[in-house]
Amino acid sequence: MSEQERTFVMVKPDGVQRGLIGDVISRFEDRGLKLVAAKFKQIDRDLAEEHYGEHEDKPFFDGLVDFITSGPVMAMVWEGQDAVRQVRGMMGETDPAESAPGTIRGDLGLDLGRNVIHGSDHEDPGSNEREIELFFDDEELVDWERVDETWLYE
Ligand code: DAT
Ligand code: MG
Repeated sequence: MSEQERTFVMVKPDGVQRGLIGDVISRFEDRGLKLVAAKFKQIDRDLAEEHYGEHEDKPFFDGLVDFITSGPVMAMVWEGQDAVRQVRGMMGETDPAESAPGTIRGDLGLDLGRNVIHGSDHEDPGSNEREIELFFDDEELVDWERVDETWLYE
């Protein structure tokens, strides 16, 4: 098996309200990624501002923080080969309108400000570790083997 990677994923409040948690989880499970942590929670403003800190100077920052704190989210950690980049590929583009059919945002969304899912960015190395640490304690990350792992990897 080649090197495994962990990535932080979050179904945003719109995805939760629209009943899309199961669909999103199914896509990652079916792909062969392994769930190693999950937490259904209401994010407070401090956590939201830290999580989206890279965007604090952008005009959409306050609206983004309002939105991400407007209802519960499903925060998760998924593990697998090249997981950060593969999950971003499955998510589609930031704007659902520019996202290909078959991607999460391309299948499930229409509007930039309601794009269903967050995933760590492979173009920002270390963002996965940083985001995982922000949302989860070490002991909440579960080490386990999927029974089909020998069939998922050469
Ligand atoms: P991504 O979520 O694809 O990593 P990002 O990190 O650039 O995208 O932005 C974080 C979120 O902020 C994004 O999911 C939706 C929102 N956003 C980004 N650009 C925006 C814009 N120009 N106007 C309004 N919201 C925006
Ligand atoms: Mg981003």
